[in-house]
Amino acid sequence: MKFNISEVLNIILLFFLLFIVICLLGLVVEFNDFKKDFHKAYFPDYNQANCLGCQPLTENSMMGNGYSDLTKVDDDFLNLSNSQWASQAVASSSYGSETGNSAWSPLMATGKPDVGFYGDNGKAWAPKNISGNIETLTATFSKAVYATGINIKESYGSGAIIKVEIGNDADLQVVWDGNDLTRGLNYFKINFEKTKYKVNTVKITFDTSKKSPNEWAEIDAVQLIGQ
Ligand SMILES: [Ca+2]
Repeated sequence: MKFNISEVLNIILLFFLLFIVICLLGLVVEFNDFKKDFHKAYFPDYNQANCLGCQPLTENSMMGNGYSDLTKVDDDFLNLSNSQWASQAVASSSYGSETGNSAWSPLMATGKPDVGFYGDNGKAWAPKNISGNIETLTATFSKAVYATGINIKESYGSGAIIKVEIGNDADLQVVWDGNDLTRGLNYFKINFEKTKYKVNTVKITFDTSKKSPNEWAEIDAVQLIGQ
């Protein structure tokens, strides 16, 4: 088979154009990854499906200082008798700092609930990776009590909890395991027979492959019931 010079040039040109198209596709993928990380870092309200209404981080939107955006779902839990909100928390990983009070750090799951909508929000704890990991959030409470229940406010990526343990510091026992049916902005509620000893620790285990793949599992607040 013989090629004339113009056919050879056409083939080279075709390969060159193919190469350019592949490079452009690579750039688009890179840019989308960058955009995702950028929004996660600087826009607490970012939702991958719809970024309308994204607001830059401010002291108020990050920390809830000076205003409240509690929702009706919180009403039943704010004034429960013999209840307390977590005072400290540590996690297997964090999108924010591990120990400080930056957005998405474990500390964002302590205190009263302050996330007012279902979505990505720096006022809740989020693990480092969006999906595919087993993660834990361990909350401690200032007063040890004979416990009868736990309420966990899920604010994004709901449905990923697989196990809940309670106890005193390191000495823990399982009080629930199974499929978390929580959907949307809601509380995961567990009631159990009063513990025979005082507890101050709640450890929550997540399988982040169990929720929507485009959402981070985020916890706004953890409440312990007992006296
Ligand atoms: Ca919170």
